[in-house]
Amino acid sequence: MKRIATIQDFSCVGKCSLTVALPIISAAGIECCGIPTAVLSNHTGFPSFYSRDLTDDIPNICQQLHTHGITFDAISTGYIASISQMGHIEEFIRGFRSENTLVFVDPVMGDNGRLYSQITEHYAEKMRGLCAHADIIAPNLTEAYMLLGKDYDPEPDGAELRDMLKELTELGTKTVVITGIIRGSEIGCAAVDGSSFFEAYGEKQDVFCSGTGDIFASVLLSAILRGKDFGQALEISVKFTAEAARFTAGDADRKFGVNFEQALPYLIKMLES
Ligand code: PXL
Repeated sequence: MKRIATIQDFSCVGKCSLTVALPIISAAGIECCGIPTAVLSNHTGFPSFYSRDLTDDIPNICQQLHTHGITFDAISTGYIASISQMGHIEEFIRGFRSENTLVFVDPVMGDNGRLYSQITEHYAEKMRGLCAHADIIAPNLTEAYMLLGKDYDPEPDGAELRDMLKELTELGTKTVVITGIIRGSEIGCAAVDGSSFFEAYGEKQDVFCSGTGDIFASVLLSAILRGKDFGQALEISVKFTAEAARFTAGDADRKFGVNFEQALPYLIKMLES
């Protein structure tokens, strides 16, 4: 069985980060080892939250996993609670990366042109450094502009997107996926993998929730590890995220995140076909 280490927060309420990655990656038939960067009462999109930063615990977790000779087929990162833990996370990647380990960085910093609480320009600078360790990065449009140090444009045209993708590879990663791109009534992603460009779109719902990007990232990584080619993996990720958004469209309160649970049978079907 393939094994993924995913390094991100555990938010008790408001589906995102580990509470999304664990069920999705497990449903995909892959062992998911969650390395928590922090424990939050709820995600930062609520009016208030309690957060216990686990920066000092990461090296101890790392050391024990080395003691037991644990190896990973992929390492992914998501929301990182503080700048001080970026160095530990880079150390984790350096320590557990082998020739065949895929490193996937989702540079979680904001959405819809706005940064999440506690994210600063200095944080973005550190995130650029983390991206340099990755084989794949998957920023949303807001994060892509933030990484490039440019002003946000909610609807860049095709030429601008291609330029952005190319520029983002200059951070040191071969593959870049920009998510959350709106094209009329559709939403999807654009990507570059070496010299090949890709796009995938699905029906857009009127659903803006924390955790949508986390769902996309978990599916994309799972599909790649399940042996799908990159284009197919993008299609599956867009279709699953759209399906999960459909199950959420009727909910009045968006704080609780996307109802991806009901869409999991569809993910399993797509991965098996
Ligand atoms: O989904 C991104 C995310 C992850 N983790 C925490 C968050 C958010 C977005 O708000 O607050 C704690």
